Amino acid sequence: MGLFDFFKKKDNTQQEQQALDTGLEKTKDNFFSKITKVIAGKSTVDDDVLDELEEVLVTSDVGVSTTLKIIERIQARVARDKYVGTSELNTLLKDEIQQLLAENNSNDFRNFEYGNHKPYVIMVVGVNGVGKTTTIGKLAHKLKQAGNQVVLGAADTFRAAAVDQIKLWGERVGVKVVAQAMGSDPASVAYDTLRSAVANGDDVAIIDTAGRLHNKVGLMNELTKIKNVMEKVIPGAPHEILLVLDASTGQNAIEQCKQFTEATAVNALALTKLDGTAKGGVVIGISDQFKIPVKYIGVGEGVEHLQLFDRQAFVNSLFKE
Ligand SMILES: Nc1nc2c(ncn2[C@@H]2O[C@H](COP(=O)(O)OP(=O)(O)OP(=O)(O)O)[C@@H](O)[C@H]2O)c(=O)[nH]1
Ligand SMILES: [Mg+2]
Repeated sequence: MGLFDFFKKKDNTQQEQQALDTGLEKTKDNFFSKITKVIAGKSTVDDDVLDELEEVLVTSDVGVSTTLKIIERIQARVARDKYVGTSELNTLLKDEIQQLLAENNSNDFRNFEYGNHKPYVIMVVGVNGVGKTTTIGKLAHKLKQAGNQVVLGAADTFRAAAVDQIKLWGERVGVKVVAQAMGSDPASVAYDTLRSAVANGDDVAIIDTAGRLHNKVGLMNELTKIKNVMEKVIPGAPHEILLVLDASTGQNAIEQCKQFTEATAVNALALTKLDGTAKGGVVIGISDQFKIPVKYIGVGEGVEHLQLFDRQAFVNSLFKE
């Protein structure tokens, strides 16, 4: 199986489904315990129920604008069907969320054009500690398992530990890491990595970068510089600028997404740390609100805990009894 087959893979394996179900447990518990309270003692979905449902969605980090869309749709359904019992609320909600996410075509990465790039170059960006380096390690593993030759670039030269961390991932998953000393120019590391990728005929090159805030102009300019250097080695590179967001930060993740996508040419998103948070609803908000696809989700710290985002599987898992 080559890179493109990997990206076109249609269904989650049973193992992935299980990891997703486990990863979403806290979000589910939080969500459904709130819904149960909303419908307690009520038989029909009326305005009161809808008001409370709105609050549940907002406090589950779905985000205000996405929540309003969902509520409007349910309102329309209730008006049309005259009588909707509260026992049907979960199914109704699931349907409407699934429909809403299906309308945003950009989210369907299975139809996303990857083109015929060799090496396919991914630059990974985001604020500090969101899981960039870990996501790179996991992604490298997945790509390698799918039969690809992968190289990693240690362009986070800000901390000595960052270079060691990615080298460790390289050893762990058995892929090459191109690195220089701590404090060296990250653009130079990116340059070396792509040169090496071309020389070795690698299929994928993934470049790590130091965590940075969108409003630090100097650091954002540094990203542009890294990007421009890559473009010189391989016209059109980086093909993917992947913004990593920590789902457990809820609304902050939405805010970071807004600001980062305005500041750089991000064209893919990864949402990490879905396990261990009750704020998984943020995935629904982000996949609805942004025209940039959520491509990967992190559901644990382990090497096998990165998944390609599948809207259908995600919503199914969220509503699984
Ligand atoms: N539970 C869980 N932890 C994760 C996940 N992804 C990353 N982490 C953890 O988050 C922490 C930070 O991850 P890093 O990959 O070092 O984050 P980073 O964005 O590279 O951080 P900086 O390089 O300092 O900006 C580590 O302890 C990871 O194990 C995930 O999906 N689930
Ligand atoms: Mg890092």
